Amino acid sequence: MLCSLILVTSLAARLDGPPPTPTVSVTVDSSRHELTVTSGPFDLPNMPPMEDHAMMDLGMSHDTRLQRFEWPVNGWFRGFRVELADGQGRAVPAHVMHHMIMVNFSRRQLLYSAAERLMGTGTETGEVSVPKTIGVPMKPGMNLGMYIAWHNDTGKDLQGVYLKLTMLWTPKNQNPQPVNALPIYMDVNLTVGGTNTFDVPPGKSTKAYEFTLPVGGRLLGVGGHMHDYGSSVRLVDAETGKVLTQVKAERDAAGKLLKVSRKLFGVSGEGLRLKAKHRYRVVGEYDNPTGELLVKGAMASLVGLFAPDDMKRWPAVDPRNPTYQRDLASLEVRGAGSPHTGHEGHE
Ligand SMILES: [Cu+2]
Repeated sequence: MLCSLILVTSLAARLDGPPPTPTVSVTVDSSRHELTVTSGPFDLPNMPPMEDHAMMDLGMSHDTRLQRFEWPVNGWFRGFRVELADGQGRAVPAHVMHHMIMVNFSRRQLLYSAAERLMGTGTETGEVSVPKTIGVPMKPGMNLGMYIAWHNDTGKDLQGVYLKLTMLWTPKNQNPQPVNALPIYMDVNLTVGGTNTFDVPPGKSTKAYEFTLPVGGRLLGVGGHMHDYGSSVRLVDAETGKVLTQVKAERDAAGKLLKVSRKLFGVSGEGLRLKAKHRYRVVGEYDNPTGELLVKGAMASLVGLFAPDDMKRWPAVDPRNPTYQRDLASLEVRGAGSPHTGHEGHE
């Protein structure tokens, strides 16, 4: 109730003047092997601090519309950093960006008939890069799109904010060439184009999703996403029952989520081998001490980098596939009109 009142007030405040129309531009620095993606301007009214992740679901913070651009160079994407500045060029605190998601419409996800999520970053991510021995293969003309969820709790309205995303790449002529490593997303309860939240009963519970891969390869590293009262997300060999890897939640005394561990299997080493046509299961475990059913209160997923044995067997985008179309439709309506954006895909 409180949330929706605040939301209405902050929306009303925005009716004072026409909001600026944000645009996106891309520049290439070929000597440093960096792209700069500049998005803005955004007017960000001050909002109260968010109590927890759930308030996000109530629309406390909302996504911008999808902004599309083309990837301009041949090479491998290998890292990024984000900076924010206001209309006067003054630095804006990094946490004002709650999260940002980059979609690659030119490639499919490995598990789902949905566009690749090339990268995602939240307030806690900062600067990220992988060693030059690996990278995400990219070609000029690949269709990318990004959306941002802002949450300005600085205590004052911010006008004309720009996000400057620097993306690092390894050029095509690097010798030896990097190993192809692509994002892999494994969710215990995803409906593509819909939601991935689920209910959590009191006490211990698990939610699981089983899948096979069209191409084998090596999992090079993995991180996880959970909500409050989450315990772990694990990857299990569904044919033997063996736990292959897991990430664990760090929780406070009341069970609220502090952070989720990550696993690196050695980016230059063998990684964790996954076979094609073999059954795997991703399992999210919760331990809910509240004594109540938490309706749509949970998410559990693993996100990692996967080096396929054969890039030619990576599933192609099928634009006529109804599931793929649902994914596109859900991305197109993001940030349009309703402040409630859904919460899926903010991995
Ligand atoms: Cu979530």
